[in-house]
Amino acid sequence: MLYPIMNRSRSLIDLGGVWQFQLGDETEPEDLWSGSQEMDLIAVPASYNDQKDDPAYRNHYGWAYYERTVVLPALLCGSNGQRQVLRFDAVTHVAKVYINGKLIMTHKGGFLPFEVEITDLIPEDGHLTIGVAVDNRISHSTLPIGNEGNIAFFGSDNPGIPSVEAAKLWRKKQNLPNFDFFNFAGINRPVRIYSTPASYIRDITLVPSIEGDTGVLNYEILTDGMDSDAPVTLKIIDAESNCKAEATGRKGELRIPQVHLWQPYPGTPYLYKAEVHYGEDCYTEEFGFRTVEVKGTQFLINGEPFYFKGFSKHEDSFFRGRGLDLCLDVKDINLLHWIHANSFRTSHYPYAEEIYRLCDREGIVIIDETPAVGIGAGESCDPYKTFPIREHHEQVLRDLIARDKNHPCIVMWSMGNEPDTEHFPESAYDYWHSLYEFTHSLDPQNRPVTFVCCQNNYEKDIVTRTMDVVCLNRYYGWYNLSGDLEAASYAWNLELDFWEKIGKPVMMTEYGADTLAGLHNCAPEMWSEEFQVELYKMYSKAFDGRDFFIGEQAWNFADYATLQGCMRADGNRKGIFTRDRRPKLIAHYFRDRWEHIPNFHYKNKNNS
Ligand code: BDP
Repeated sequence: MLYPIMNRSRSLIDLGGVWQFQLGDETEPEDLWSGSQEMDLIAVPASYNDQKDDPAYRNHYGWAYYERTVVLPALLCGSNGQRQVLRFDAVTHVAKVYINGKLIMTHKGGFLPFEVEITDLIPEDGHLTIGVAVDNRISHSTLPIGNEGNIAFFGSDNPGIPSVEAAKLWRKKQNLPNFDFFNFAGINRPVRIYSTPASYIRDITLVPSIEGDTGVLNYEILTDGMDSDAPVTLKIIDAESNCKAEATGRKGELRIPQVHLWQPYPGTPYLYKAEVHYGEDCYTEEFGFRTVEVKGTQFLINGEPFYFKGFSKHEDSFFRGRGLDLCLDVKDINLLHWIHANSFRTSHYPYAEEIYRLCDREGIVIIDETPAVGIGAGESCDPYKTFPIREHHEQVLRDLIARDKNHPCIVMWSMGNEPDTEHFPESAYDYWHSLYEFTHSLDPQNRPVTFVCCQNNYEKDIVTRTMDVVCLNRYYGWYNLSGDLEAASYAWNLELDFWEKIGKPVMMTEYGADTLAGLHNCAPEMWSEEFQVELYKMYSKAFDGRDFFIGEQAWNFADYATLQGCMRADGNRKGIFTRDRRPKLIAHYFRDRWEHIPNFHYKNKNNS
């Protein structure tokens, strides 16, 4: 799906601003709906939960309603040969969209865009009332997974106490996320109306490769509309605005001698533009020439062994919740540069398109993840046989790759985070390995595919080892062997001996310790800034001794909001930065360490 842009053939109206809002309940919205007089104000895009200091907003369960009336300019109304498309970049988790009171579409999944053509629904006077009903409920059939049967995430209730069991049945229905980030909901990303000519460019697929110093670009352009005979033309423009190659036709191959590669920062993330024309329509897509490949225990970018330095992140901030905040995105990219990081994972869902576009420009490498987090329910229930998620998971992968396939910054797909791979190893294998093959089949650039392995019994797990890269989340020294870093180091090294024999590249996608900024201790104890530093030093030492180890992504880039709980003090505090982006002691440690770790050839010196 193409990102909405404004150019000579396409207009773009951003519907961000103050909308009207009302909380609902579990009642399914009708097919005809329009707002009432008593609606509150709400900012879009942003999650609704923290916009009013009211537990009803924060802890809401069920539907909520948004509405806004706009008057479109006359040139966008009537039969002017243009298509008008209403696009939502993300509504979390289910959206029902109404135009002038009538339901026009329903979409499931809270982190990917959807759109609908509204040309024929716009009245002559241009008055358009857009209504959106949003459902924030999570369950065994949504991604991410919500617990059913009143089980809290951290299992903090001792099972079997009669009064507690009775209270669980009595209490109000609520979301019980099987994941550790706040279930922020609402219209989290922009809402826009864009126009195209009646015959238009529907999609562009770019597959760059490199032969010697020549860049080879395979491309395919999909068009739609009546005017099927109009020629499709494609020009490749370099960063100095020179046309380097051109072609006619919907599909083909172009060659660019002395090509500039897209390299992770501090290399140059060189971008070319693919300028496509079809009839009256045109669209420009940026792309880069870079290759990705897993070879033995190496992860190669442009043929050279790469070392990941960085974080798993969240979309999370004060007031906005998970709402798009471009200022924060720019700040975060600058902090990534400051700390000499080169990468992050979009834990635990696809992020807003704007951050990928920034990372293309800034040379930050991304592992792009789906919202498949929380697939597991303890020893007694096989989630792969009982959770109705497979079809939705496939749809999410299809939509994710359709949206993100051309970004040079994306070097690997993560199909999900920390599923149960221990209790039902064969079911886990069947589920994840077939999905791995499916994901490969979807990506025109055939990037490596993985999922992120939970800290469970890695010997029983038979599927993680079949991924292109073994990605590990480990909490030795925190949840396991808490506070005892010597024992943690012993255990972690034993585990590394196991992975060494598997013969795959292995990297860390999460490790860390909750740390209260400002809490200091000469003898490093848990929750102090000194303990966080000592824990990371212990891990670094182990990474540096292992050639097959290809990267370190700390948990988490910044402190972030979670469901309240007895293990969380105003959210998860494992940030390297605080939630308002101040560095903890550990940030200075990483800044120094990563300054001395090059992007390429840090490891595998013997077999490169
Ligand atoms: C891991 C999860 C991550 C959590 C982290 C933690 O993947 O989402 O937030 O643990 O507990 O299991 O901090």
